Amino acid sequence: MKQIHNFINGEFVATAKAFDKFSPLDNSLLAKVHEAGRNEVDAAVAAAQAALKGPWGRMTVAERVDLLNAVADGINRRFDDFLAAECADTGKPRSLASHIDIPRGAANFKIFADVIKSVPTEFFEMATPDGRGALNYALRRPVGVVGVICPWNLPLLLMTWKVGPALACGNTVVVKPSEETPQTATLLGEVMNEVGMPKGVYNVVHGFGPGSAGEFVTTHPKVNAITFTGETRTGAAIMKAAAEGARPVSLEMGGKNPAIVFADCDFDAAIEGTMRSVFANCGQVCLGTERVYVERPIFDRFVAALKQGAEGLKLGRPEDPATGLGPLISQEHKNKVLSYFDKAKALGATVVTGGGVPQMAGELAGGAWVQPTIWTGLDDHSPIAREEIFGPCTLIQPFDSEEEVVRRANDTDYGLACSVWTRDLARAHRVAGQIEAGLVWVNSWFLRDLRTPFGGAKQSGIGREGGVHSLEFYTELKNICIKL
Ligand code: NAD
Ligand code: 6OD
Repeated sequence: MKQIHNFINGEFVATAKAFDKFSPLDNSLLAKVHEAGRNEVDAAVAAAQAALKGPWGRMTVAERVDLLNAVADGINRRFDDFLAAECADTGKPRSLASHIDIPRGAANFKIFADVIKSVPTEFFEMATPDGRGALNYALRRPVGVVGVICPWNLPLLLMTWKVGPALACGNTVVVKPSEETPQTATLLGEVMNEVGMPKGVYNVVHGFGPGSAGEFVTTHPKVNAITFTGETRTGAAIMKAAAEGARPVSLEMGGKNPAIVFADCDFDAAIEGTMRSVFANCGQVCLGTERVYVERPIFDRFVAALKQGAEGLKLGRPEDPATGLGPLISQEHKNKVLSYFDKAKALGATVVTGGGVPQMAGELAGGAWVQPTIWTGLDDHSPIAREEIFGPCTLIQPFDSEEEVVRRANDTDYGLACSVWTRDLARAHRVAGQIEAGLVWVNSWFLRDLRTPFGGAKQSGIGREGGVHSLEFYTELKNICIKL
C-alpha cells in the first residue's frame, strides 16, 4: 500500500497514526496518509523558524530566484509523476490537469521569482531643520513562518499559488494539504531536496482541520501569518485562531458566481465559456458558475444549447482523452451535492438535464459520480440560487433589464467572480464596474494573468494575492530613515 509521509526539515516523516485516502473513481483504497500530531507540527514549525536564520535567511534575492526557478524546472522534469498523483487523488481528467494544474504548479514559482527580482523600492529625500536632510527608504522583509492551508479542488496549483510567493519573499512555510489530496505536496518535497532547497524552508504536515494538523498549524504561536483557501466557514474559524497573537490572514473562500448573458453576445462563445465555467473539474472550481442569468429573447435557445453540451460530456477515467467530466472528490462530497439535487426537485425545479447518479460500468460504479445537471424554474431565494454547491450543476434564470440583472447578481453574501457576455463593450464596462466581486470576466472565463490581483469581495475573501499584490501579505514593509 502506498504510504504518504509528512515532509519536515527535509525528511519524509512517518507517524504512528495513518488515515485512508480513497480513490474518487471507484472508492478503492489508494494510500495510507501519515497524520501529523502536535509533535510533528511543532517540529515542522521549529524547522521553518530555524531555516529563517540559516542559509535560506542569508541568501540574496538572486540566489532565491535561482532556487525558485529550479523548483519550477524540477516540477516540469517530474511532470508525469505530478500528473499521475494529482489525477489519482482527484480523479480529474488528465487533459485538464496536464493543461492547468501541473503547468500552473510550476509557473507559480517562475512568476513570483520574476516579481521579486524587480520589486520597486520607495525612496524619499527629506528636508531637515539643520539643512543636511535625511533619506527614507522602505525594505521588504519576510514575515517569517507562513502556515498554508489548502483545499482539494486544484491541489498543486492552489498550494504553489501560496508557496511560490511566500518563498520568493524569503519566508518559510508549513503546508497543510487537504486530507483528500495529500500526494502532490509530499512529492514537491522530493523536488525541494533534488534542487537543494535548504532544509526547513518547505514543510508539509498531513491531517484534518479541527483537532488535527489544520488546527495545530493555525493556532501555533510561532506561525507568523496564515494563508488559506477553502470554505467560508473554515476561513472564519481560521480568522478566529489567527486573532490569538494578532497574526495576519489571507483568505480565499467560497463563491456563488453568476454569469450574465446578454442577447447581443457571441452565442457560441457564451455557450463554450459557460460550459467550462459550470462543468470544468466537475464543477469544483471556486470561480465556477452556479447561477446563469440569460436575457429573455435568447433564454430558451441558451438553455437548449447548454443542455446539449452537458449531455455530450463523457464521464470517464482520467487517462481516457475523451473524458470531459470526472467524479466528485469523495463520497462525502457526492452526498452533499446529491442533497442539493434532491432539494431542487423538492422545490419544484425543472430538471433540464441530469439531477441524479449516472450508471457507471464495472468498478467505476462505486465512485463519486453525479450527472451534469441544469435547472430552471427556481427563484433567487431558493437555496439552489444562494448556497455554494460545488458540483457540476447550475441554475439558469431569465432577466429583462441590465439594472435588474446587476441587482440580482449582487444579491448574494459571496463576491468572488462573475462572467459577462455581451458584444457591447460600454455595457460590459458599466456592468463589470457594478458587480460586487473581486474578479469580472468579459466574454471569457478563467483567463488569468498571474500578475493580476486575485481575491474575493464580501464573504468570498480577505486580501488580494497575485503579482506584486502578494507582497503586501508575504512581506513586512520596513521604513529606514538615515539622517545625513
Ligand atoms: P475546506 O474549508 O473544507 O478545507 C480547506 C482546508 O482547511 C483543508 O486542508 C482542511 O483540512 C482545512 N481545515 C478545515 N477546518 C479547519 C480548521 N478549523 N482549522 C484549520 N484548518 C482547517 O475547503 P475544501 O472543501 O477543501 O475546498 C472547497 C472550498 O474551497 C469551496 O468552498 C471553494 O469555493 C473554496 N475555494 C476557494 C478558492 C478561492 O480562491 N476563493 C479556491 C478554491 C476553493
Ligand atoms: O487562478 C488562481 O490563481 C486561483 N487562485 C484559482 C482558484 C480557483 C479556485 O478553485
